[in-house]
Amino acid sequence: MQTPSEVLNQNVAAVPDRLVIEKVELRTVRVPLNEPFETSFGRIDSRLIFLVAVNGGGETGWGEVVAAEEPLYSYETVGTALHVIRDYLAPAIMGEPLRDISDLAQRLAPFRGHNMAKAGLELAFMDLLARLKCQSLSHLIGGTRESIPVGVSLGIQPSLDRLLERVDRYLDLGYQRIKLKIKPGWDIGVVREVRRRNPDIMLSVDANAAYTLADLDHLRTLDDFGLLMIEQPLEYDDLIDHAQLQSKLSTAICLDESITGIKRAKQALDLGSCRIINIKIGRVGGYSQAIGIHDLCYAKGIPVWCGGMLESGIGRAHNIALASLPGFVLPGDISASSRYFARDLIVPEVTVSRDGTVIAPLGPGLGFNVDLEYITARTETLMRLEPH
Ligand code: NPQ
Ligand code: MG
Repeated sequence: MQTPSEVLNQNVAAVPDRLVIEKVELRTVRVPLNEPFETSFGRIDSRLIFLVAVNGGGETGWGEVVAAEEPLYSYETVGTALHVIRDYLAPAIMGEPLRDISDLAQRLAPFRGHNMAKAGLELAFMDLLARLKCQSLSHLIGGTRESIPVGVSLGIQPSLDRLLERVDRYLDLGYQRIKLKIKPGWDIGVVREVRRRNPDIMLSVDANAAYTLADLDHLRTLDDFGLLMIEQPLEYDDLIDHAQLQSKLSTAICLDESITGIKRAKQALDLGSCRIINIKIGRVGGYSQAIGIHDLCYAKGIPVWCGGMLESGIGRAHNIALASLPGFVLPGDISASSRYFARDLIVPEVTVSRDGTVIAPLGPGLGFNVDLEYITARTETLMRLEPH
């Protein structure tokens, strides 16, 4: 059987012959959140969505830069990504014909870091390719499933009662896994109560790097609750301390922030830093890295799942395509558009069925219509870039 990387290389190499990106458009679009989202690193009330549109071959492809406004989840922000794409990344990919996705990735590789900025361009390019080839993104990358199991990530709440109500609500909607955001002071007691009331659900926690090895004994008490995983307990760029912690926990550690590419994923697995990996296309710099991590984990029997960054429907649709690969065996943080937004930037919006799945669409590219009218109405910044 071919790995998704091989399928990708084959498909992308086949058509269309040498594509020229003629224009890149960057825009920020502010959308209100249904309710504030709070993690160990902060709280937001609205999301500034960063969209990338690329033109070539008579079509437009759409991508999303998942960076937040503040450098709290990662050092990248909407501002750094605007700067880096405008001044370095877009000029490197426009004008000259591109052969395939690895050609695009190679043009971006000399610029260090800034994975979310790179991913925004790679996503838009892949949507463009898929549209030009009249294929769904899922099919283009070698997806094997149409029905994708999903979970929900529940932020830190003003009270335990409110959290318990949210847990009930999302279980009633069919979500297959509940993830609780935790931090010191909002952890053991909260997890104990959610687990006591829901003995059989798939339950996990995400600390977003809120602890250190000095909290070892505290973290070990989480072993009592039959959690599916503990996500990113320690520092955002650490592998070594996580390896030590994993050796002293029975619960699987899942790394998110620390896995910034294929090489880091290899190192994490070699060191024993985690037993599960959360793959986010933005964090790792695009499809090529995301699929490479998937292939590595699939070969080693390491379960992966697709993380979320409060994306608009555009980023969400890319996540759905990625999560259709065979190694995505755990429910991801994909969720319905309505989990976060009253109105999404795509039509139709992403919905979760009663059985806790989303459907990977069959139409070309993202498989959703981009709602340009609503996007335009909410655009704060618009930048048109052309080759010079
Ligand atoms: C995670 N996401 O898995 C992230 C963290 C996160 C769904 O839990 C703005 C932009 C706010 C990105 C809040 C979920 C964010 C963000 C949280 C990412 O760690
Ligand atoms: Mg996380």
